[in-house]
Amino acid sequence: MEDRQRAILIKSASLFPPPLGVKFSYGTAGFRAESSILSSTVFRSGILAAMRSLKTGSLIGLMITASHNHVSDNGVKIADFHGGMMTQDWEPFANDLANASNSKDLIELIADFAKKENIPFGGSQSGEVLLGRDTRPSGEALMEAAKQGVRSVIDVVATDMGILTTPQLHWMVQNRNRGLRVTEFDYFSQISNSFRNLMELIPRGTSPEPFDAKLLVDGANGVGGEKLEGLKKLLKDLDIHVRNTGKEGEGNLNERVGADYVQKERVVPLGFGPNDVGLRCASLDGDADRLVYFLFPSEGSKSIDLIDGDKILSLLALFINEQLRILDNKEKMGTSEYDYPVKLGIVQTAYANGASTDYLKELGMEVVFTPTGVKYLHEKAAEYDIGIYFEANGHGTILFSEKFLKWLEAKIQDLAAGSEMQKAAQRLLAASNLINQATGDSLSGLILVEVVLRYMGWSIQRWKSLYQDLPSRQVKVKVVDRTAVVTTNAETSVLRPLGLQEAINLEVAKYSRGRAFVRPSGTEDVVRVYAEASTQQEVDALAQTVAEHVGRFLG
Ligand code: 16G
Ligand code: MG
Repeated sequence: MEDRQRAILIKSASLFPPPLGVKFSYGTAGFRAESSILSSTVFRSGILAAMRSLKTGSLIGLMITASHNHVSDNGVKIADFHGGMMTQDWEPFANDLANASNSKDLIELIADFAKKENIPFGGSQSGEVLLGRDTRPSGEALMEAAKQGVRSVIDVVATDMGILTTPQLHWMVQNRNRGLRVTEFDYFSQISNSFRNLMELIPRGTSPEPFDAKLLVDGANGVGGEKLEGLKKLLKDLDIHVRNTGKEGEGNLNERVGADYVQKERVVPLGFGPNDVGLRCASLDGDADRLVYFLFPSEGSKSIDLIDGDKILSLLALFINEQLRILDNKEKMGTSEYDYPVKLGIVQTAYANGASTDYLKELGMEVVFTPTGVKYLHEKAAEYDIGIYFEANGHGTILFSEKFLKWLEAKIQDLAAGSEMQKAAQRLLAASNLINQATGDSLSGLILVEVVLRYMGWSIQRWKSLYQDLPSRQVKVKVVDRTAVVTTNAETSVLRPLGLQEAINLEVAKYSRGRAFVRPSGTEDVVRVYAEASTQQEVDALAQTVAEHVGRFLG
């Protein structure tokens, strides 16, 4: 590293001293902490993003958000050149950077890593980092810290995109690196144009009942509601009413609102009431990368009927499968040239309700499991021609491979104009343009769900009855050291502490359709317990005893 670069880094790093005695970890979704202690970490993440840009010769993204967490928290994560999560190979370096206790150690770390990775500091290569933040008040100052980090690397520019949803930033990085225009208007236009294409491809007169266009959306008082207000102006045919938009007097970010609250607590979010009984409702999280639907079943009821990520996954899988079935009609095709063995894969985590997995498998779909966290599911889904992934908590999308999309475009040209097969191919292409290809996105996911419900002619009640969820329960156990729990097989069994898995097995065996697993959280200092059984009473008891075992083994 040349002297000029070293001097700039030393000077700027001295403005962002790290807090004493705090250990940061680039967890499931980047660094997260109370916002007042984050400026050094965000500054250093700016340096990291700039280095990644020099290394890859591409645009890199940096997002400042703490998603569904409390408004006083914040966080930072990096979007890699492809628009997905930062390569896991760089996570140890991210941790070292965040935890370097003084500027001198920091500079040495940077110099060593740059040498090892051949990062051309001050060379001919230039770089760029695209930055976004959610609506948290602390975001503004942290954005400045991030920009200073980026700019302290010579020849790397920082482009501030202002307030964005996390998926918008990922989308922008992906598409800019493909040479496309990526303003917010481009993002909205892509969604609304493909929405219109899909609407035009809905067969007329097939729906058994008139479709209720009204949709109520809980924006978690975060960035998603505000963006949806903008997007909906371009979407005729949908009657979207956004609540909890975060405007003055509407309430606080994520406080008794939002997808995480609705999915975990199964109660009506603030802003919804008896007048909404029977209506189709959806909920986004604080940075708009999670989506769940819900239904307020009756006036007296406190709880809601939840339509979680598993059911969104099932609906989308049915739709995709149906288009593939139409396309795969060999008799009509009359030629083997079209027999492209499309590989459709469904990716879930251990949190997927067992009833959803059974349902998808009964339809003949290939279902695979990964550990919790978008980065794992996304990577797995990308192995298929069409990979559909969703976590029960509402993170997910559908990925279409380049190869499959090329094939699809060629088929659309070849197939008879207006034929059913051509329409099926066009629907798949439009769906690939609609739903975010960089990461799970509640806004594009919501619009796709809406159009698929219309295609099916389904009410939310019909959708809900696709299968009956098994009763489940989640509890968390506070422990001294969550890393003492080591799991395997996509988090379904515990390797360490020794004996804990055997204890869980004995409990599970007492119940019909019993299932339970424990895993260390990637975002909080807790061990999480998940259980399923055939009745709520049984599952509550199962979750409770498993939690007690965790406490005993880790106590
Ligand atoms: C983060 C992850 C999410 C995961 C959750 C688990 C992303 C974008 N988000 O929100 O995928 O389900 O963490 O949290 O990756 P936990 O480890 O605390 O249970
Ligand atoms: Mg989120």
